[in-house]
Amino acid sequence: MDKLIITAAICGAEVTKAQNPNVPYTVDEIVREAKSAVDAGAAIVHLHVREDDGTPTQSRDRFQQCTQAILKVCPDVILIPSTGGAVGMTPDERLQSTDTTPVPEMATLDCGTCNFGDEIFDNTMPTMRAFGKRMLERGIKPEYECFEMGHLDTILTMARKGQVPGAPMQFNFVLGVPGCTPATVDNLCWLVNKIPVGSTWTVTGVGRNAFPMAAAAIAMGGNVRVGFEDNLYLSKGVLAQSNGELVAKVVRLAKELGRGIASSAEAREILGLKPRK
Ligand code: KMH
Ligand code: ZN
Repeated sequence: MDKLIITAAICGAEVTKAQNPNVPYTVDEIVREAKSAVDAGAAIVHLHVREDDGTPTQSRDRFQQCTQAILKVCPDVILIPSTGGAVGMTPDERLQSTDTTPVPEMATLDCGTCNFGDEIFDNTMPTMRAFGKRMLERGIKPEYECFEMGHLDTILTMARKGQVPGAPMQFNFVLGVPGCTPATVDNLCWLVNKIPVGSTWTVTGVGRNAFPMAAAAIAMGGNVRVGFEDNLYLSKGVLAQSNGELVAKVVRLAKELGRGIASSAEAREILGLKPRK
């Protein structure tokens, strides 16, 4: 079994300091959280950015500022900027995160429209084709975010048609978003059994599903995403003090189950990315 790749989704677009005061908004806070996650064992940081007051933004300049600041203190980390942004943003607004210099190695590509709590997260076919075209043109490896079972078939069909980058594909199964596919081992197995041979996958369990899904992925040979974007609690009723605390809990689970933790360089190799010079 490959070593475990841990992704830290340090910020998200929806969670607030009112829910957990450690949610980062400013550039300094985002750097602090990225470093805590990497120091604890994360190979990848999935990045959203905010204005200083916490408003989610996809501003190219803010992504540029945050990515440069993170890479200064975590020079090896793999960054996966969000192209999902926040519900209600336009496709052009969302794509700005792929405009940074240097071009990101990876970016998320959301694989279909879905309910998102009380809202609708809009990912029409034309939007997904535009995002796929951008990533093909710029050599960005997508992380395919599947919130619903049907999203997997959608993106596999698009890959077969050459509309989005193909093999080796990296999937992130985001399970337990209210209104979307529930976080069960059964659903995870169904998804994993349908991905092409040679693909890699990660699971994100939302809310209380974070650590049960992490344990399942560790045992199944998949990878794990945790972080404030998905879950604010270290255990029932105990707010996490940092993203690093959430990553450290996954590291403990993996160690108990005998699975090694991938460095960023090892993760690049597993994901088929070019080594960083
Ligand atoms: N904020 C969610 C509506 C992504 O990063 O690509 C979408 C999201 C997905 O977080
Ligand atoms: Zn995200």
